[in-house]
Amino acid sequence: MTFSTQIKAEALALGFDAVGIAPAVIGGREQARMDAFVGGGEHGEMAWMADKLDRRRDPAVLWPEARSVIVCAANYGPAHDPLDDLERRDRGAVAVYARNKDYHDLLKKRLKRLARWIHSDLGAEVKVFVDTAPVMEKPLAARAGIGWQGKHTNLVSRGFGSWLFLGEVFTTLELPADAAEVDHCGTCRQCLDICPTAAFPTPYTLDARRCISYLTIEHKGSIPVEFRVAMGNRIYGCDDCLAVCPWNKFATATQELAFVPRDDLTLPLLADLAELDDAAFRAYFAGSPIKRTGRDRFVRNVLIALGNSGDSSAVAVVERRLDDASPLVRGIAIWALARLSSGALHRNAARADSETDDDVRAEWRLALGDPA
Ligand code: B12
Ligand code: SF4
Ligand code: SF4
Repeated sequence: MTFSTQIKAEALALGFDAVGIAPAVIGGREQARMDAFVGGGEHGEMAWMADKLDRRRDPAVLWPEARSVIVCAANYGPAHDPLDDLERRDRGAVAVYARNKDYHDLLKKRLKRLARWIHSDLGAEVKVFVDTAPVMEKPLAARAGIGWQGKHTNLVSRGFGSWLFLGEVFTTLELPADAAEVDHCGTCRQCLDICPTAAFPTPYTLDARRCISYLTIEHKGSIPVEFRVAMGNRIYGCDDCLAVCPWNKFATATQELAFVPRDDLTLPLLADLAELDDAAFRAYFAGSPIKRTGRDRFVRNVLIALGNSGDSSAVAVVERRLDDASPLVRGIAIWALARLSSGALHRNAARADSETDDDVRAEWRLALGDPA
């Protein structure tokens, strides 16, 4: 058996669903696009993308001795169509990837086992990367033959559709590369057309600042007014462009227990989530990727969804958040209340006079239609 065959067999035995090998190189076109993305500010507040840009765009800067990248992928395919969840307006839609354990933990554990085995049995140097590391994972996965970057920019696989997590072992071994996968999008543009916030300036490019995934997970301040209605009931991430892809007809539901959705993260009641304080938030989301946003940003998202719910029974819940200690939460509660009931908004309008935070005062002015 060659080293490559042994490595792939070991990765599959560890529980990965697909594995491929690429040279430790990123192409000039991909580098140019990364430069344009960061240079044009399309990464928004994700300053960590610009911070290590030289390493991210070039594996030779990240680790000059690296020769090959073993790209490993794990299937997190849902058992149902996530687009159906968008109809349940009194409940929150959580992106499929975040409905159970944080995938970073599981992938990293498996990648480290694979790396230890390569080091001890094949005598090579190794380094493990997943998601948060400064690595361009999708172009590497495409070069390793696992899939291609679709027009929504994510990796699509003929066997698993849109639903693969990616992770890599970089090594000093000079391994024969697999054939890169070719683009199978053809004339299709379903992912581009379904995007609720028109986040794709052109096919294959994304302006993160307009993407609901970015707005609900990465963006720290208040969410720009122009995107609030379009968010609907999406409270953490977004799957629309992934879910609509026709290649999902070949996808299968994940068998990995850590990725099978938790019942309480499958369409949770918005009214319950809006009442979470810091301690309750941390307990509810222990081990989940959702803990990343912290309580205030999460409740901000929930209040926008409540504002979009059309559910007048939520007025009392939203009114309670007008007294929240967080200005971020107070401000968005005003917007949500204005959407649900102008009577309730005006009943509370006197609060605008005693508000000390500038941003919250601006929300009051916006809601009351006062341009001053
Ligand atoms: C930053 C980031 C985000 C940002 C920006 C997303 C983006 N598309 O860049 C935000 C917060 C919006 C985000 C959202 C999501 N993310 Co994210 N994210 C990342 C991260 C950390 C870096 C991605 C990156 O480098 N972006 C910069 C841009 C410039 O790179 P790019 O998308 O590859 O751009 C390429 C194309 O534009 C292409 N290109 C340009 N012009 C042309 C023309 C043609 C013809 C072609 C073919 C190509 C092409 O060239 C560029 C370079 O390859 C990666 C992890 C990692 N370290 O790679 C995860 C990662 C991409 N995310 C992931 C996931 C799951 C998601 C979400 C689905 C989560 C959710 N459900 O909410 C959404 C999907 C949104 C979407 N449509 O992309 C997975 C994707 C797995 C997969 N199968 O592809 C990754 C790989 C994490 C992981 N380890 O599994 N994410
Ligand atoms: S994740 Fe949602 S908002 Fe972001 S690009 Fe895809 S469809 Fe648009
Ligand atoms: S929806 Fe269509 S265009 Fe978008 S990634 Fe899938 S095949 Fe490509």
